[in-house]
Amino acid sequence: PAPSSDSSSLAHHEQQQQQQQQTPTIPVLGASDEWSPLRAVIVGCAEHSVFPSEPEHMITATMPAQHQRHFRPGHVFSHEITAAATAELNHFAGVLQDAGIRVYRPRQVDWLAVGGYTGAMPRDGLMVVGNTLIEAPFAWRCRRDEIRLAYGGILDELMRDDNDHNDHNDDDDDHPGAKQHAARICRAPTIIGKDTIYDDPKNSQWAINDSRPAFDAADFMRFGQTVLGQLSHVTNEKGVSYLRALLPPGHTLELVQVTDPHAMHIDATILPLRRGLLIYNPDRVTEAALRRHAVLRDWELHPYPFVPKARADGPPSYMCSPWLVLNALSLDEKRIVVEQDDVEFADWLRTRFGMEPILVPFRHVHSIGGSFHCATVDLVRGEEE
Ligand code: ABU
Repeated sequence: PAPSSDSSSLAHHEQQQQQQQQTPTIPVLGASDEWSPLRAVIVGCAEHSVFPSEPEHMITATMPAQHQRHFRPGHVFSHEITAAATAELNHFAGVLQDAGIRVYRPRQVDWLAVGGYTGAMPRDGLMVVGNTLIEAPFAWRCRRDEIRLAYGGILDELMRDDNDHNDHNDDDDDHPGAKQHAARICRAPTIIGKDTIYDDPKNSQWAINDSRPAFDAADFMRFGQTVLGQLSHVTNEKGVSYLRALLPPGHTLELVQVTDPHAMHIDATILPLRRGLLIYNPDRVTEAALRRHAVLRDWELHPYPFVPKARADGPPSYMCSPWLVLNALSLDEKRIVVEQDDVEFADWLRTRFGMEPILVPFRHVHSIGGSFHCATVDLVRGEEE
């Protein structure tokens, strides 16, 4: 006879419990640094990418001078670039999956139709600190809907998975029937009416003013309970205070004094390889500035000793400097994904620090705005429980 619905749901429940006991579970969100084993990640998509359309002073503040005349705001990137970048991102996602990492991909969006930019650079718009995923209140107008349109489905899925993951915690003693949420997602505030961020920048050092919170998540990195970041042409003081207020309890945010007049994203300025070992870009930050932060005081800090060269061949790196070489993605304290042409860098990591670089082609993704670190968001890092 068919089991009654009660006994079938009991059997299902028991089966679920058994599975939970057998398979090591990872939380939906959980990352406290940049080097613990990567377990789950978002990898961007390049389809339909468009040159960002922003006021000219924004572009000139941050883009390498030699590329500015080729920059075509509001026009799609060439098919050659987006098709090859798509292939590179798909290949990279496969490398991560083969390494046992769970990979999420964004929805494809017609960025030209919505006046947007790209789905290839998720690091700029999302960051995980502990159990909290924070959406950046972008400075750039063209990025305002990027997270909702491309990543909204992933955020919904994460919340659903978090619910399922915590089903067995259905009842807490104080709130019977309430679910326990291990993950927290903080969406960016909506801007109603005119955006004032570019009006009359008070501090002429930066292309934006401080009239509302703005930051790009790529201006910050996790070092345990301490988040290090920088002010930049896309991150202002109000943005820093806003982010500080959203960090999970016990976390602090400190600003690194960088010397980069074109600052936009800290992930080609510092690269922690593992706990206690960081390499840095001596053109943008000094060792003394880094040592001011207690969290780095007893670390080995190494300037990258070579001058990275702009490449004459291949697709143009419209928005990035040759320092993009440091925009690598650590899979753990040994393995790190490096662009396949960055052989000098890979050899240095191998011979000097015993790292195991994984060489992956990514030059067409560079054309759209960044490398492996920019093109990903760490969702979970850490040992399996
Ligand atoms: N978005 C990464 C910045 C790369 C660079 O500094 O050139």
